[in-house]
Amino acid sequence: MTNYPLRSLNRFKDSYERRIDQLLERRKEGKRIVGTFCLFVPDEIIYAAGADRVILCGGRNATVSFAEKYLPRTICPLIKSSFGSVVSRECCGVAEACPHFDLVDVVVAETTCDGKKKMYELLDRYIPTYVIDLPQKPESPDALRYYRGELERFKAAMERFTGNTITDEGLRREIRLANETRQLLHRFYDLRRRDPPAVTGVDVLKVLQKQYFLSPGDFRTLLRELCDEVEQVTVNGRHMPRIMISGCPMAGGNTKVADIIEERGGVIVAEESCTGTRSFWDLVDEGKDKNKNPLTAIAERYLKIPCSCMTPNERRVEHIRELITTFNVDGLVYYTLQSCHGYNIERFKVQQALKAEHIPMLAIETDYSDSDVGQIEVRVDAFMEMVSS
Ligand code: BJ8
Repeated sequence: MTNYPLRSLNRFKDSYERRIDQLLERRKEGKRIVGTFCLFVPDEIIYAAGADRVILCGGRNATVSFAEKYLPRTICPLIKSSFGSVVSRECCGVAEACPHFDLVDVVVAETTCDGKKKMYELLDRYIPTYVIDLPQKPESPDALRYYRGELERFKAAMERFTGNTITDEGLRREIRLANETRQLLHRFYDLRRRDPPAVTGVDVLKVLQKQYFLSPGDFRTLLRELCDEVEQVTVNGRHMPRIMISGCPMAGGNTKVADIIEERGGVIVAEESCTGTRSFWDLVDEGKDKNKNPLTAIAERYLKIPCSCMTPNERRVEHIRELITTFNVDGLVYYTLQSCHGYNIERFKVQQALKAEHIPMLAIETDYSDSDVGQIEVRVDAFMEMVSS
């Protein structure tokens, strides 16, 4: 690879404490802080209401055992880790809890997978939790109307919650800014098309995780600096197997499989996930059609997110094919969290599509613990050998 360390990557790494202080300051000023768990909750509406937001998805193993005192052990670790952050104090008096939960006035959740939906019912006992109901068949004729109606209700809830009116002008401004972030992420991803890329996949993942934590303005500033720096870097080095990850999100604190892939000689060049392209690939229509209501434009864009909670979700396979070509992918690691039925079942469709394209695939189903690291390393070694031959 190349001239590591990139200076601007360190600025991402150093941003944690500053952001916590910033959120505390904003609360003192009377700003409301919203916690979210999913891409289907549009940031544009939150920011147009003058609120701030942090994503609460847990990626750390430390809080899983606390959640298991309340939730079945056989659900996805992302849900357990998130819920464990809330209940760890109550059940054990241990400050393993994620500090973000203390900063949040309200959670805005969504009806995606069953595990999350039911966890939100319990979460509401600790933090007021508002749930947006999602249609499950985004291509059906009524889906857009229904989701648009839900966003209208969410907008009214945010107005009550903040005491601020959300105007069309405010929504248009936030759409423009969110699109700016998405375009910057496209620019950043474009740099990964080089062979070898100038930034490791693990570092890209950490940047993407920060997208959900930093304020959008600060995130854009740091990302712009990073793109400027990476564009200047000369890339030297040999070809390494170009790996794409597809599947469940890797929430902040979880880089386990990405670390293994890159320690074993691969380089990750794209992630089809919510800590990857699903968060930014499509833009909200800013409208040649000046009469288009901004809430409609938001609903149209967000309904396109190819999450496995949707059916039949053919868009996801098409998107994977597009990424394989764009990033010149040698092999795909299909990454799932244990008990994530949606992504585990969709593996079959993805595998079939890849077979037709002669792209090798390795499926890894795991949790947040280290117990299977050795076994994953062995399988990744064999996979690297296959894609290199
Ligand atoms: S849009 S992927 S962020 S729902 S991994 S909790 S699905 S059992 S996180 Fe997700 Fe929104 Fe979809 Fe993205 Fe359930 Fe699966 Fe766990 Fe998951």
